[in-house]
Amino acid sequence: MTGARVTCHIGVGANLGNPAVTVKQAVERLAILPDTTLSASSSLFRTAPVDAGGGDYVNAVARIETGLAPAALLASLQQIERDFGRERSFRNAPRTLDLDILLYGGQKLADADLTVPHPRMHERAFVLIPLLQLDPFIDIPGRGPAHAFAPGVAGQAIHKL
Ligand code: PH2
Ligand code: MG
Ligand code: MG
Repeated sequence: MTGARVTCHIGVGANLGNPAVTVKQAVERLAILPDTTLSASSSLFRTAPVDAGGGDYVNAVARIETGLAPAALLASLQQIERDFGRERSFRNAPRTLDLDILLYGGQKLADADLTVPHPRMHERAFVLIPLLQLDPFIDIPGRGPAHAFAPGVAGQAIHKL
């Protein structure tokens, strides 16, 4: 018997090493988190860096159903980042792997190390486009339908791999 699960969307990004391989392997790691199932994963997209330097990113979004509480989920994601050699040098530094909790059900969370919905997700094509591929009618709690923000990111380079 498992407890109630929450549908949660995770942003996956990488721009060091072999980003496409890393993103695929990271999604597989989400699938084997405790008390969690992977219900969908988007295509992989090559994206230009936004507010960051370095090379192009590969990005995707995964949808999981999880019984993990937000803090436990965040800790699990940070462990996966470390397993892929993530170093935290400076803000938005190039990274081997970035896993962000975008949405945690319909909930809004704000504490010292976790804000959900991700505060900049509605401004970023590399999040919105894969998210809308999975769930075209999803709401961003506090902001409304995610698709309403798509025109605002139309200038950001993103190509499906
Ligand atoms: N992540 C950032 C900053 N900029 N740009 C792209 N294209 N993809 C990302 O995943 C990304 C970014 C901070 O996490
Ligand atoms: Mg990020
Ligand atoms: Mg992050």
